[in-house]
Amino acid sequence: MFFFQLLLLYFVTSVHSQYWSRNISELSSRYSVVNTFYPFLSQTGADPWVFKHPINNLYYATKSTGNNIIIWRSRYLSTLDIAENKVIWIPNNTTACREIWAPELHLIQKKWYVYFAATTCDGDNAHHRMFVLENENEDPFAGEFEFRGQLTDATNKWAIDGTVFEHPLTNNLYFIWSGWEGDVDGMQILFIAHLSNPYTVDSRRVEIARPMYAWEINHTPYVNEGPEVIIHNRTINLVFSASGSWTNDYCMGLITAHTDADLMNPTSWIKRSNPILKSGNGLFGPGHGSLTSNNWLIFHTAAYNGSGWTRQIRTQPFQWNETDGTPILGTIQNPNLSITLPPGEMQRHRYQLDSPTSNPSFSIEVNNTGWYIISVQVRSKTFMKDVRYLITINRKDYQTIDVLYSDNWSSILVSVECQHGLNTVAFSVVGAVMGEINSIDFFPQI
Ligand SMILES: *[C@@H]1O[C@H](CO)[C@@H](O)[C@H](O)[C@H]1NC(C)=O
Ligand SMILES: *[C@@H]1O[C@H](CO)[C@@H](O)[C@H](O)[C@H]1NC(C)=O
Ligand SMILES: *[C@@H]1O[C@H](CO)[C@@H](O)[C@H](O)[C@H]1NC(C)=O
Ligand SMILES: *[C@@H]1O[C@H](CO)[C@@H](O)[C@H](O)[C@H]1NC(C)=O
Ligand SMILES: *[C@@H]1O[C@H](CO)[C@@H](O)[C@H](O)[C@H]1NC(C)=O
Ligand SMILES: *[C@@H]1O[C@H](CO)[C@@H](O)[C@H](O)[C@H]1NC(C)=O
Ligand SMILES: *[C@@H]1O[C@H](CO)[C@@H](O)[C@H](O)[C@H]1NC(C)=O
Ligand SMILES: *[C@@H]1O[C@H](CO)[C@@H](O)[C@H](O)[C@H]1NC(C)=O
Ligand SMILES: CC(=O)N[C@H]1CO[C@H](CO)[C@@H](O)[C@@H]1O
Repeated sequence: MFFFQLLLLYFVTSVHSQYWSRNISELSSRYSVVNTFYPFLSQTGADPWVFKHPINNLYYATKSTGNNIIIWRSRYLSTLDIAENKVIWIPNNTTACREIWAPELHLIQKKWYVYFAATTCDGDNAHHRMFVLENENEDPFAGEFEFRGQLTDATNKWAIDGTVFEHPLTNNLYFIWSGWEGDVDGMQILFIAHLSNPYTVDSRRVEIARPMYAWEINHTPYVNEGPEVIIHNRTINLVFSASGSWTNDYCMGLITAHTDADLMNPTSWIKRSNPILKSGNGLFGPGHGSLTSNNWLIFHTAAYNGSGWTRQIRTQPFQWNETDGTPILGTIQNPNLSITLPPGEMQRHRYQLDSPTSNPSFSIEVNNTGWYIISVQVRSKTFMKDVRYLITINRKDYQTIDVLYSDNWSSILVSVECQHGLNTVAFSVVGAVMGEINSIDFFPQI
């Protein structure tokens, strides 16, 4: 036993000799109390969906993971990435087998539904169709999600990115998705159909919109996709994404209809001639946005200039135009600047380094032994290479984190247990790819 402890001690000290021999004055212990955060949610994933529960106020979220469906729930939007989560479905049907895309979790008439796209076991994109899961439990983390099968109109054509909404005046349910007119790719059109219940279409499909403006048809195939509905006053807002999702030009557009209009009549839906969110501030290809009832937009961007389908998840607040009931998304926030946290979130202690540092350490005083969250503002310094960091707490190995390459600073949340008194939290690069850290935010995990 003693031998193994010695061996372990030898191993730990040799790994860290580089760090521990450094000038201890680099230990940072100055912090400021802030109520801001860097508006970044996750290093991985795409097609985020976030729903704020109107009664318990928790955020419920999901995103494309590819081969299963996971849901998250969190008291705070900013900490969703390390919140409680659960795999709620693993494919076991040959028609809904692979390439599981853009799941959404909806609460409809007191039951939970997940809508998602999937293709057959051969992985052929042409076989993507929409499917539904149902959970009757009022808590989606309890109970089972049952497979309710495919959701389609009589044409049974290619379909992805389906979303559902209940009309605020008539209580009719509608399904909107991105589909092909025929059986070959070339153009993704937004269609609507009426539902008789959350997993049954009882109308024909009607085209709402197709790519037509220059910013929608600058790459082939032409794309309108990622529809999401948010209703404000008398306006049904259909926020969608256009242009190639694999390009820097991916962006978000808006289509509106009045609540008194016949939603199955295509002329009721008017597309705005300009995008409502596009590349900016060194970030590219914003799309597939989800808008919450407390006015936060959650969306993905390319991880770096030209990264294609390598994407990150971000958030920022939006406003309402009270004259016409449409959302104002503004411009993409500068990723270098922190923004005010959503109301009610924990304030943080921000340890800001004088300049970005490869292997910083922080002396953190806590009054109560317990669990805390560290949000690390970090980046890889080598193009297209990911950097691995080892975190030690009081010289003990704690955890490694992998920071995916991106053009700008990103954030990673780490959950740590700290003791009453001073805690030395040190970050050191593992391997040949260099990274650097600009700041850390520290706050209790509750
Ligand atoms: C430690 O760092 C400080 C500030 O960077 C510097 O002034 C000092 O000379 C360093 N001491 C040693 C022993 O390297
Ligand atoms: C798929 O899995 C669910 C439970 O996750 C089960 O109820 C169902 O019978 C399975 N279906 C098939 C075809 O195996
Ligand atoms: C798989 O899903 C299809 C489409 O909903 C359905 O017709 C079929 O019965 C399902 N197969 C199994 C084994 O559950
Ligand atoms: C629109 O609805 C919001 C609440 O959703 C309300 O505060 C606002 O006064 C309404 N505006 C108009 C012009 O009716
Ligand atoms: C972010 O900061 C970096 C390093 O200071 C700078 O190169 C970059 O231009 C900044 N990005 C934006 C969008 O201001
Ligand atoms: C993005 O990359 C393209 C192609 O490499 C380059 O022409 C362009 O200047 C880059 N844009 C920015 C803002 O760095
Ligand atoms: C709000 O909507 C009105 C009516 O469509 C429009 O004239 C005005 O420019 C909009 N304001 C903003 C800030 O977008
Ligand atoms: C610890 O408690 C003292 C006394 O209440 C307070 O002044 C100090 O800010 C606290 N420190 C931290 C890190 O919260
Ligand atoms: C810190 C950093 O790497 N910033 C980059 C953010 O992205 C823009 C656009 O790609 C780059 O020009 C910056 O250097």
